[in-house]
Amino acid sequence: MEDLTELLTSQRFIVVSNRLPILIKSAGGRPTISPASGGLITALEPLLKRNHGVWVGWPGNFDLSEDEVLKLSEKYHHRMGYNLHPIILTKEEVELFYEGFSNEILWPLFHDLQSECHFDPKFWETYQTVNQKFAIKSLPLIENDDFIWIHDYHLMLMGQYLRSEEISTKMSFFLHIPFAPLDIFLKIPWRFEILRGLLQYDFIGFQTKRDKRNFIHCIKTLLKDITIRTYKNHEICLIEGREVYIGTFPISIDFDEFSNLAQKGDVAEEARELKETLNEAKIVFSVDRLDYTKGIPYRLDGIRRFLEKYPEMHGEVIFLQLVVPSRTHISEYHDLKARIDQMVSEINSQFTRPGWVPIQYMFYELSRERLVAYYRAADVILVTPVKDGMNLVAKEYVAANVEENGVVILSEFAGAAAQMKEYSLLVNPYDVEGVADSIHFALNLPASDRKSFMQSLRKLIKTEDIYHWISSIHQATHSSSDEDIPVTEEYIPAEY
Ligand code: ADQ
Repeated sequence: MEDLTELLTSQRFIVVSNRLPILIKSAGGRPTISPASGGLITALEPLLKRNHGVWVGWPGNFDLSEDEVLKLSEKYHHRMGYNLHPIILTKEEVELFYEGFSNEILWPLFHDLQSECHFDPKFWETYQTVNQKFAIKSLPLIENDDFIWIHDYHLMLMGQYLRSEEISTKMSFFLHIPFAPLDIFLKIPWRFEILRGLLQYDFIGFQTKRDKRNFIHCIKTLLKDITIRTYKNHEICLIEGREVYIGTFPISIDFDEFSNLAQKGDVAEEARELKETLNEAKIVFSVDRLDYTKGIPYRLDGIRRFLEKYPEMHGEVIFLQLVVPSRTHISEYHDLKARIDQMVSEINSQFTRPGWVPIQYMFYELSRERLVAYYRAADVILVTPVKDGMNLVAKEYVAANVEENGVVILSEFAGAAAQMKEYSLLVNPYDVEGVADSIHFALNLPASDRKSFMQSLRKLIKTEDIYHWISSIHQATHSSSDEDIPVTEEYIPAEY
């Protein structure tokens, strides 16, 4: 595996994502700019600081003029040591490209939820023009030896527009969400344009073998002029005399950051206080963005079933459900929030008794410290998306579980299941009975089993952390050999 310090000194990074990794606050007074948080940002910042790297993206703010945003970006450059290149979008562009095509077509469809899609042709038009805008605005920044790294479903066509400008720099793309299976992908009216657009990149990374398999299946079925060579861990597509590398690279977290934070005195103290406040009950913890892919209503059905089936556990366990507001402009997200509110209140009114409320539900974002304190206090993490590219919550919990006594219950349909399957309790999120029984099983697992599972998980996530992810991708884009690239596995349920 390539050493990250070597990587740091070699190429200049140009990272492109829909959003810049910043928060701009402008309400009432002088605008301020500060770094946003997240594993990808933490991991990429040192790489960007070397060789005057650039992060290209939308600043996420309409209140400021282009000039004001540019001035703030310059200030940021002096403070953070790397460049921001803002792409200014109009309100209409954000509505049609981001909320429309990205979040009302690609997001639901790639998570197998075609009933949530609105196939509005205006969305598609603006998706193309915004991808083109990203390409044209980035073009003057790009030099031959750069490592151009474009992220996620918002920008699947940017490579095509860069290629039409005849740049010779190799372009890499990573998809953070799943890739839909053929029968579902076929529903997109612009399916051919999207597949051909993606193949304009030189390198395409997916989270799991499942996603890569779906993509290759779509190409094999729909594009007859493409030849595909299969290797141990990747495919090469031959198109118009070019080779496109298709591989799998499960994203991860900064393990040490979470683990060190969990060991800090005040975080440990907060975890202890939380347990005390909850009368030392066992804590089953879930934390998600408000999103229908995270499977929260099915999870609540599982919790309800657990409470019906195991009355002896009443008073012994508390379910902490934390939901972060997200995409609130889209009506489906409002409806989902109302449904969750109602289900929680129904379950609580059915099972609460003096001194014990089974579900404690919070709808806000927590600071990183507090989130880690909750992870540390939790006896079980319950992660049940109906489909997820990876799911970092499961990995963060493992890193924060420094006492090595927690249990992970994980959906089979989270990308993380492929890596964590041997040492977690995997569930089908639609199987209400199975979820209820897994919660019961997890809460009764002997300490020695919990410890050995958690030790194995911690070893795994520490080795395959975010830095390992970046260097595997960098290595794959530079090497013609398959040998050094880590082999990923797939989770396939077995009959029992
Ligand atoms: P997301 O769908 O956002 O990411 P996930 O991977 O679970 O999903 O990451 C969520 C992040 O938000 C975690 O880092 C978590 O700590 C944070 N978070 C959640 N609730 C919070 C709260 N209440 N307060 C503070 N922070 C909170 C997409 C894909 C995933 C893929 C990632 C990365 O959908 O499948 O794993 O990108 O590629």
